[in-house]
Amino acid sequence: MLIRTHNAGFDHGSSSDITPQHLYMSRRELLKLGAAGGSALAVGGAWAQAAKSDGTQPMSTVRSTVPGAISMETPTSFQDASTYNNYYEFGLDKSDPARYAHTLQTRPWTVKVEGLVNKPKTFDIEELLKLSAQEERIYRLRCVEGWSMVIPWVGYSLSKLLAQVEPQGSAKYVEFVTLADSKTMPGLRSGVLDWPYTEGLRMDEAMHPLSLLTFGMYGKTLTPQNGAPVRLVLPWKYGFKSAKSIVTIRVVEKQPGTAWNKAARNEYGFYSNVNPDVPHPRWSQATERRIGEGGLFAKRHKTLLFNGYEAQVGQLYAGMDLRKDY
Ligand SMILES: Nc1nc2c(c(=O)[nH]1)N[C@H]1C(S)=C(S)[C@@H](COP(=O)(O)O)O[C@H]1N2
Ligand SMILES: [Mo]
Repeated sequence: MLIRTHNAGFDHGSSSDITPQHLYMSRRELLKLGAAGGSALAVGGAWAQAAKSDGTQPMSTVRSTVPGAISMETPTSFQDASTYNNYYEFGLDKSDPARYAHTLQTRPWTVKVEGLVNKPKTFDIEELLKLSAQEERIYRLRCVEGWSMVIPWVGYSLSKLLAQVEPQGSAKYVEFVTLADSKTMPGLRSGVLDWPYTEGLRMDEAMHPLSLLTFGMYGKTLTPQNGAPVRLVLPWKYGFKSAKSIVTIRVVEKQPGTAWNKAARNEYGFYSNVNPDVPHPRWSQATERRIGEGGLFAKRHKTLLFNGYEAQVGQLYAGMDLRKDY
């Protein structure tokens, strides 16, 4: 299948014919990109001061005790994490979301939780923020394109929200629907995905303590480009499963469709667990480039099964053929 998109209809800087990497990048091009990456080594720890007047608010957090929740790797700089983004609703270039997502209206904001639950409810974002203690979790995020970051996220386990609505016995999957607002999201004019961007998880994946309902990063509320005011982060899956700016969570019986699976079924499966042994049809997934480790001699990192979270999540997939259920 060949999918190609054209100009989304707004300023992309120099390029007039946009080719999203998910759909169109070869391994050779990825390697070239890796060699060209620029900035200096990230300095971890000092993220609280990193933001300027970007509209984010400080958050008080507790350290997470969930097994696997704190990566010991050096975090990516806030600067890199908030300027090198995939958020196609705001454009296809990595720099587009940081440039355009300030138009996102994050208040008022509600998240509707519906479907096969005893207590369906529409949560106001302020209520959602206070539902459980906000934990800091340092997770590695691995994009299917072959790069990764290490980000100190802030949030709490998605299971805490699902417990509030009481999923019924027939509930097998959870579908996530994100905002699609053509007034503020110029990327919707591009037909690259079937908007709104949706994602899905099996119920046991959604209930896994590492599945993070995320409200912040680097000790502050999320920037718009990182998916404000609420997103998912699923550290053992490719980054595209971590849907941004969620408006509806639907508990369902049948496996829901997902935006990327609909766009290219043979390339993006429902599970999309990070797996170095299952190449993307057009490039290897064996290694990754860590954003911020720039320069010609930056070594690529070996990609790990389940992105290094095998001890925590491997059991979820016992007995499954990971080549078939990619
Ligand atoms: N709504 C929405 N969510 C999205 C995306 C998107 O285009 N739209 N891109 C995904 C992809 S491909 C990745 S790698 C991560 C990037 O998250 P980050 O920019 O916070 O690092 O967001 C994911 N969530
Ligand atoms: Mo991604």
